[in-house]
Amino acid sequence: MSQTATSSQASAIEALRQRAYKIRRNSLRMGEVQGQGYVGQALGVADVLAVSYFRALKLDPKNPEWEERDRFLLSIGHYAIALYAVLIEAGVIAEEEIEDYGSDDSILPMSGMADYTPGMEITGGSLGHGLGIGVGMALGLKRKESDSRIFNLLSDGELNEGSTWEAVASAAHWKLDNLIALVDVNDQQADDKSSTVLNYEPIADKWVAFGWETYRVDGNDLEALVEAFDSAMQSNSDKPRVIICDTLMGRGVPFLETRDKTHFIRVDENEWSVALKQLDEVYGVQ
Ligand SMILES: Cc1ncc(C[n+]2csc(CCOP(=O)(O)OP(=O)(O)O)c2C)c(N)n1
Ligand SMILES: [Mg+2]
Repeated sequence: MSQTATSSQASAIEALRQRAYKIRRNSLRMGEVQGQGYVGQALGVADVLAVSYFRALKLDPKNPEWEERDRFLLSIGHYAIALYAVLIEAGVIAEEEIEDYGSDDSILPMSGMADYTPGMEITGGSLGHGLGIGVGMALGLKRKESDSRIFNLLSDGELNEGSTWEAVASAAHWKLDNLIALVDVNDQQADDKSSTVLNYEPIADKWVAFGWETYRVDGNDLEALVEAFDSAMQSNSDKPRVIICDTLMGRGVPFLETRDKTHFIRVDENEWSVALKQLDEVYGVQ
């Protein structure tokens, strides 16, 4: 790589790092409003969302229903904070909405619902359905000869759902090269570590066997994510693509990274400001 290419890559990564910081910050602010929430997931998946929204997706923030947009489907409705945080950073949702997060009449309900929130493509609280919806949408777009893509963010807990694997099989059957699945592997679900509840390894081999073009990366490493997203999007293969992202719950806030139970976070009132301060320190913000 030439020196100019290397330095433009470095500035692209730095810009994504700043986006990820803001996504994490928005998430913590929503947690603070309600005093609780699925904040660990949002902190963990922030880098994946930064690369998705600020490198990969085709969207018009002022017109979230633009027909030619790429569709980002959140099957995990409980990750709503994470998606709101990136939609705010992308300018689809106004930042002031944070103050009303989770209250009656807010456009930001605690679980993601398509009817309430601009940019929320599906209602995804019932786990295991996002990828199936994605298959239908990707097939529909192909039949309309659209070049838009479908991204579906799913969780490792959703790998326990039979319906996910039906969707995995049908996407390969229909050669849905316009479908990109992103699996957030944080090794956590409601009751315990995902690997303890129902072992899912070797994950990558399973997607390969089902006929998917498969990538597995450290989902908190922006450079690795950019490389995987770029390859998945530039590939000429007729297969659907999956990027399996190993992430750390609570990433960016040291006292949350080391907590035992992170599926649903409650902290003492004064600890939200500690969390924001720790995040600022990690990012070198004064
Ligand atoms: C079909 C279905 N079964 C169970 C639930 C209850 N539930 C909500 S979140 C969750 C954990 C799912 O795993 P994962 O998304 O990996 O959890 P996280 O990483 O957020 O801790 C469960 C079982 C649900 N929403 N839908
Ligand atoms: Mg999980």
